Amino acid sequence: QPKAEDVIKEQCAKAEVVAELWHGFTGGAPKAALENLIVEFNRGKGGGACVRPVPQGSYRDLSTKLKAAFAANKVPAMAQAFENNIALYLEGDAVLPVSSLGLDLKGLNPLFVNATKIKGQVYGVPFNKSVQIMYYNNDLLKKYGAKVPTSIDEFVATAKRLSEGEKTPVYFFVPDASTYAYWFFTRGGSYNQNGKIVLNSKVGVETLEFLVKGVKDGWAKPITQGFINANFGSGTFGFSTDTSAGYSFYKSAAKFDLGTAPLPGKTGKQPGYALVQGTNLIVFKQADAKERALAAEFLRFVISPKAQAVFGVATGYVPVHLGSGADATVTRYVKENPWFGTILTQSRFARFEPAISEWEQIRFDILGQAIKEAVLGQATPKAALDKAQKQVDDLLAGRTR
Ligand code: FGO
Repeated sequence: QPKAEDVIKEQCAKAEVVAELWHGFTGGAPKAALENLIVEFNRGKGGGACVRPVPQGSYRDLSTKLKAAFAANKVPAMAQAFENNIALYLEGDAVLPVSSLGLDLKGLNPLFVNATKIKGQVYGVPFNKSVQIMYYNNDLLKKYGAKVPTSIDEFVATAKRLSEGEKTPVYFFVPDASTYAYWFFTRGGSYNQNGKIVLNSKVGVETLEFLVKGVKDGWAKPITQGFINANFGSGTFGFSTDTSAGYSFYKSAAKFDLGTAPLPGKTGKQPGYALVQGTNLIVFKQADAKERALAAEFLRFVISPKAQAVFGVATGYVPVHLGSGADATVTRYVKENPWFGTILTQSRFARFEPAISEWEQIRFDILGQAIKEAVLGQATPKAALDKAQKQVDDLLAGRTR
């Protein structure tokens, strides 16, 4: 079977209209599933027009390259964008409102659609949206006769017990803003306080102290290089709280019986709050009329209940169309594959990070940095977050950039 990439090259070879889609998928199931959708869409165009996916590295590489593309006037028709990226690109008036594309957003999950709204206008079409879930090693739980934890207290007790038994920490976590967000949101934290970005709130400091204590107490293991699914061999994996879009990567790397469950909640009565990640598709104003029309058609195609069902089960992204849940692709699949049911359940308990234009910089270079420093013992949680707060205040006041 020819590679999807080569098929697309062929499809675009003689096309009169080409709409480029710059993306941040680096490989595996997400990239393959996107390419498969594009192959199918292009086939319907019969060679006259095509969408061409252009991988730009990681998500952050993608936004860096888009910023350079604006400066050089070489902007693609479409790109993946986080909500905060949309806010940034809109400062340069670069993004088309979805209303101008004639798309019908009825039936899309309003949680996702509302997140792309700025001043009442929708600027992005949710495409690959993930939620965090709990991954666990079912063989290890069985060995200790342990139940799948549903509350934070149960989680800590179980992680401690298994870690003591194994003499090595079993909760693997990346000390970054994503992991932190789950614990922070579930403890009731919010980054937005009366219109101000607050990183060093009481809940914030307590959340970071909790993670640091987990490391000290021997049940939490920071993963500082690469994805957790690439680090299973570095110890005894018991648990992680990670993006649902990692499922295919986890599944192929796991040499144990991989389990999934909703995130442990503040109490066992309801799941914890997942961070919503993954991106939206946006169309740039610089696209000409033909490219815009092609992009609109493509977006209509990828948000359909069927396309979202196929894309979801292939990757672990949450179908953005509420109709996907009733699509046979999903109803049949979940019967045999409870992991996908976990994702659908968890998607009802989810929160976003702030969508301000500076957020990408804040979450990686300021908050993420503070989390890493505290977890690696280079600063106390309070000191690290107080410093981060000062950096945010300076950045948002225009004193630094
Ligand atoms: C990733 C990043 C942001 C922002 C969150 C933002 C920028 C986080 C987090 C930083 O689509 P998601 O859910 O998952 C990704 C998907 C496709 O690559 O698969 C995941 N993956 C890939 C390879 C692998 O071996 N294992 C695996 O899990 C991959 O993470 O997005 C989650 C991870 C991060 O990129 O380090 O979203 N994120 N908010 N990035 N630039 N800006 O505002």
